[in-house]
Amino acid sequence: MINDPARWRSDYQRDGYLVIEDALDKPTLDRLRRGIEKITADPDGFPPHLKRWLDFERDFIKRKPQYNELAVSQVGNAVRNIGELPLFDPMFAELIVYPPLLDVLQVLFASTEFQFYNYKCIVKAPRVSSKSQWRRDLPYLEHSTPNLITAMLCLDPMTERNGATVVLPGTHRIGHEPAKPGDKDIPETDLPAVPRVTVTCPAGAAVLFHVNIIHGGGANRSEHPRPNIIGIWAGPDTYPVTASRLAYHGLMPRSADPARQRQVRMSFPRLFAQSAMDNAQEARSAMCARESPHGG
Ligand SMILES: O=C(O)CCC(=O)C(=O)O
Repeated sequence: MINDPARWRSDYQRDGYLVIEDALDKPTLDRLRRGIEKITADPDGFPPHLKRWLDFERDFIKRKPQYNELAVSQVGNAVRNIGELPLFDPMFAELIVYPPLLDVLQVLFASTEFQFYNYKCIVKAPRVSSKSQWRRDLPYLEHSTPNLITAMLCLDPMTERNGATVVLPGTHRIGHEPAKPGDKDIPETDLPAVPRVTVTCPAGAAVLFHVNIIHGGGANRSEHPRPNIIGIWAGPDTYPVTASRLAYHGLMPRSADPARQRQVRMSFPRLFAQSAMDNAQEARSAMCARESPHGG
């Protein structure tokens, strides 16, 4: 990933969103794609404690038929959204500490003290997905300030045809109070008269946006899925104000606080095992060096 903090900051502040085309390295991208494919290939095979996090197109059509011209009988068992992704495979939990994404978040928040909220995947299944309604994310999130970022990792290219995200640049610049619960589903007729931008990008791109930006997107009528892993991150001194807590919610992977660093290391023993072994080896070598009369 090309390190370009000045552009990241200025795009985000001016437009309310930012595209980084080469955020995911190839092995990570391939692994994540395989992980999502495995879930969507056999969604009925999961035990109830995981299946409850799968939202199917057939159920969404029953709730909101206006977002799909297809009928329940035409969409099979296509998965629309995988909630609580970190519960499905440790690779998704470990994505919380993926350094390139953390580098960008640290620049945008201008702080190391930001927190993980959740990871989900909006799949936009080939041929049958629903459209995404126009919305702001803030009203869903219910936090004490609007300093939150939605960070999407695009596992396939986003194109007009497969339902790329559409944003209304500049609409993030509103206060906390004016973002109302009704902004979860904004009728076309209530949208501000500003240009709309379809965010097209290659597989492996990250698209980060302010949770107050108005966004939506078309249906996927292409032959390929459009899986985006979507993370929500809360900036410094920004806390949830509801009873709900999610998997790994509140981890602070860049925090300068040693207690928070310890929490992250202990949450991902598999990832940090190697560095713990390296530290122990270093400590043993240092001790041997002290005990040897010749220092060798
Ligand atoms: O899937 C998309 O295109 C946007 C998703 C999103 O931002 C959301 O979950 O609100």
